Amino acid sequence: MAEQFTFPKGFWWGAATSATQIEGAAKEGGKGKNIWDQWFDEEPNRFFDGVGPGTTSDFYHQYKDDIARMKNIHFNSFRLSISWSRLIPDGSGEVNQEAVDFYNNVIDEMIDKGVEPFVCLYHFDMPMAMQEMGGWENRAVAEHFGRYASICFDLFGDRVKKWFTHNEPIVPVEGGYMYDFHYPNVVDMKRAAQVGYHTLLSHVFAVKAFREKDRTGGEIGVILNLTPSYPRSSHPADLKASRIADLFFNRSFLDPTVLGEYPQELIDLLGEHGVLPDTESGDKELIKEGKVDLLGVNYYQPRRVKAKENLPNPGAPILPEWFFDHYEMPGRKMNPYRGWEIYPKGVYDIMINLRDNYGNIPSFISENGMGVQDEARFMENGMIQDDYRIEFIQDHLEWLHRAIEEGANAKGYHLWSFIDNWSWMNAYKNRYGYFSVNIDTQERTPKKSAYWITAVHKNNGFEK
Ligand code: BGP
Repeated sequence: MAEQFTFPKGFWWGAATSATQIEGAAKEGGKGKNIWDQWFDEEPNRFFDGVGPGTTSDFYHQYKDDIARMKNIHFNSFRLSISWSRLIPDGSGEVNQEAVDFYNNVIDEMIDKGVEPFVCLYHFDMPMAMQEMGGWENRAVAEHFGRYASICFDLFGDRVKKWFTHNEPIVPVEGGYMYDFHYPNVVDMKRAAQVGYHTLLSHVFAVKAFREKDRTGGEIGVILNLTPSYPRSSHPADLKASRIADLFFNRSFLDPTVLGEYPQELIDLLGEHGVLPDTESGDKELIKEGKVDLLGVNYYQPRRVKAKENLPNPGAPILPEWFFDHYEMPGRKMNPYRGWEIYPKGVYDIMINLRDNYGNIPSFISENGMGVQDEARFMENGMIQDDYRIEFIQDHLEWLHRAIEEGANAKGYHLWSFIDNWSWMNAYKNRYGYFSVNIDTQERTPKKSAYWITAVHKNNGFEK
């Protein structure tokens, strides 16, 4: 007998993107420079195939047709981000009217086509003028972000009801200050902790501005990449390793944004190693005001860890890996085209954790997806036959469905991504879209998964 997986009424179906990754037009429409434009100017060879943020997927010019595509595949919602450096080219000064017009047009077009805009304010794209002031290392930048957020609420808040302050706020901390894959590619745990802290404050300033203004039933949230941390065994040393990984990579933003405070164990750990960020009096109370209405969860793969086998070399920089080793679990299923583990039950574990330990906060899967290198090799009869992606999505949806049946407050599923897009240093290496994009012609072609998901959207579920 076929099993039926039907989702709750009003379930959010759609996909996620971000400004820098799809808009292109990096030097058009009065946009200011951001850190990606700058980094590509400085070191183009660090970007896969030397492809930079200049054109990306040309959404700036093709948004009307793209929104028609969203309607055709029955999205009822879609996440985009506003580019801070497009709206306010230097981050803190005048608003750029061309950007206001562009985002107004996009939002109006989406609403007209029945696709609800979910708008994120920051997806890794610091305006260069703000970076020159120290970026998130400087508390003043967090305040400028609060002003920018407030301007967005004034400009678009009459129509946008779902706002998100940050996408994966831990990633610029890791990439920019720990592991060298985001600008300004520094490796320094103390500075990383400061960046994380001010990023959180910037979130709080935006949430406060939203609550002071919004009178129309909108909601504000944050989007976190949660990577469940699984220990190699139930040995206390492995359990400790997994708890510490969870503190660094999940709870560092999950606890303050949902519960309003940092985990004491994380504060103690940073304190012991002399890398606590600088704070001001009154911050503890301030952080309590940043609790979100809604949580977006990006889930790609779990983190498997084991107790540290060798002590770090003397003089090595302090990093979370001082406290655990990565564990390559034998037999784990891998995505052969991207190198990430595929573990659909992770969705369920995250949702049950939110149910039990985070007040069952309203949440949704805001990114999940399967990156594929050289995806053109799967082109047959004019279409990418991405059966692997269909299986991937279906397996994750099954676990999400089960979590909902067991009381988790999950309200939607957005794929990463709607169209293939430019992914930072990886540029167009890994393709994720329901639509493939030819980066020379900018032509879009639906993949097999686009047809499959259309039926899922129409039926609010699937049969298996
Ligand atoms: C997520 C980011 C996205 C996107 C995705 C794919 O973590 O939020 O912006 O880049 O990862 O990444 P990649 O292309 O490196 O596989």
